Amino acid sequence: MLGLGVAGVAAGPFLQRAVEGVTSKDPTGLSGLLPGGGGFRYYSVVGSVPTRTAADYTLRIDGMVDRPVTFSLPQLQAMEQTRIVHDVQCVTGWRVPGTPFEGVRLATLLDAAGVRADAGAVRFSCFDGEYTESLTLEQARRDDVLVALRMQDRPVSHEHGGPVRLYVAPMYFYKSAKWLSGITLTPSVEPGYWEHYGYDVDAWVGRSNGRDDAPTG
Ligand SMILES: Nc1nc2c(c(=O)[nH]1)N[C@H]1C(S)=C(S)[C@@H](COP(=O)(O)O)O[C@H]1N2
Ligand SMILES: [Mo]
Repeated sequence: MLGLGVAGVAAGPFLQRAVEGVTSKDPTGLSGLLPGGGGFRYYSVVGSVPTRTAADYTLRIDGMVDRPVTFSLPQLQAMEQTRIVHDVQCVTGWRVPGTPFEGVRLATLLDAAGVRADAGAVRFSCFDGEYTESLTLEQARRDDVLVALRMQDRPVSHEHGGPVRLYVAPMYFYKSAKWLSGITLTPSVEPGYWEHYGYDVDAWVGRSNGRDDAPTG
C-alpha cells in the first residue's frame, strides 16, 4: 500500500488510476487514514503543500468582475458566517455523516467583486499549485456553497485544506477544493482536476456517477 502510494506521487494521476484498478477503492490515489480523522481520508494530488497562516493567507477574486479583490483571513473571519451540517460524501464511497462546516457564502464574495453580466462560471485555484475545480455561476450562488473557515467545529486544518477551503454541500467532496487561493470568473465551466479523468462536472450526490443516495441533513 505504501509502495503504491509513493509510486502514485512520482508518476501522477495515470498511475493513480492504475492503483484504482488494483484496489477498486481509491481512485483519487493519494489517501491516508490518519488518527483522529473522524472517518475522513486526507487527499492531495501533490506530495506536499505549503502552509499558509493567518498572516500570509490571501484569497483573490478576479476574472470577469468589476473590481478584482483580495481578502485576508481576518477579513473573511469578520464577515457573516454561515453554518451547514450535512453528510460529506466522497465519490470513492466513504461518507462522514453530519459534518459541520462554517464560512462565508461564496455568493457574498462574488457580490463584493461585482460579477460581470457576461460571466457564466467560476474557476477555483489552490495553493497546492495543481488542483482546480469549477462551478456554473448558478451553482456557485447557491446558499449551501461556502468558502469554509471551519470544519468539524474547529479551524480547517492544513490536512483538510486550511486555512480556507471550498465547501459545496450538495456535491461529491471532490468539488470542495482544499487550500483555496483563487476564484476566477470565466465565460463557461472549465473541467477541474479529476474531471479530466472522468468524474462528472455536475457532481450532485445521488444524481451523478451512478450511485449513492442524496445526503441527509
Ligand atoms: N486542493 C485539493 N483539493 C481537494 C483534493 C485534492 O487532492 N487537492 N481532493 C478532493 C477530494 S477527491 C476529496 S474526497 C476531498 C477530501 O477532503 P479531505 O482531505 O478534507 O478529506 O477534497 C477534495 N479537494
Ligand atoms: Mo474524493
